[in-house]
Amino acid sequence: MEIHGIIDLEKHPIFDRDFQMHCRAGLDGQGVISLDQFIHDDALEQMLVESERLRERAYFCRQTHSVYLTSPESSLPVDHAVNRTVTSSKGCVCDDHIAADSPLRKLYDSEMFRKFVNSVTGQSAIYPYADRLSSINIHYAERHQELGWHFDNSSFAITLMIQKPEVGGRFEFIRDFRFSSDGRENYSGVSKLLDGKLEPVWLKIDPGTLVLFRGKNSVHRVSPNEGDKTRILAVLAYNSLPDVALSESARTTFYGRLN
Ligand SMILES: O=C(O)CCC(=O)C(=O)O
Ligand SMILES: [Fe+2]
Repeated sequence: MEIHGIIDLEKHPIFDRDFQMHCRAGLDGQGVISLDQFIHDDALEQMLVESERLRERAYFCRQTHSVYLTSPESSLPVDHAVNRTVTSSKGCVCDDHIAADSPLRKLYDSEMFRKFVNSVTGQSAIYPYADRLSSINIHYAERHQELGWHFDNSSFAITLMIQKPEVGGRFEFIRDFRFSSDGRENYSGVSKLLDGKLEPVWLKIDPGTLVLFRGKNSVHRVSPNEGDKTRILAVLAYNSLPDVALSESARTTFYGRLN
């Protein structure tokens, strides 16, 4: 399948400079852009068939972690924002299980798509992960599964919804919740959020929608799936430098293996 058969280039002319600049302004201004019906129906159907076939290979795990994804700080009280924990539970299929001719891989490898990502995120280049697991991941969230509140380590994330949950499983966030580069970690805000005292916004994401998100300073989560339909989402991860592997500890935690 050619890239023209995967991306709806009439609706989303990602090769076009004006379209790229429009998306970049959206990402800079809102912290997120969501491109509806980015994937043609036939390609999306293939992605769904592949994801359902691979589900038995998924590594399901449940973890508790802090919003900051850092280790506990023993010098601070257990109820301090850096020490409070949330739960994440999901299944993950790694890159090495995704077929060479999968439309997901064609999309990930596409030069046109990478150039688009570069210009929208303002990077000069992006590279795949050096390890065989981390570049393309498929996430599965079944009933009661969720992704707890967190800030991402990476400066941007790209997701593609493959199957939408019926109830719950919402992508919720609060923009510019901290400014980590100036050390403004907003501990009081994080405590309020975890106490349920803040109202996040949420993004309507239909199957075939591509989302680019800056999650380093915008706190976000996926609320528990409350229906029987599994939430299936692909994460397309790139690096700004070549030959970078995901850390061994992260691979062990999220994939249950190193290679
Ligand atoms: O599943 C999603 O929509 C978001 C995933 C996410 O936040 C992450 O993988 O860090
Ligand atoms: Fe995230």
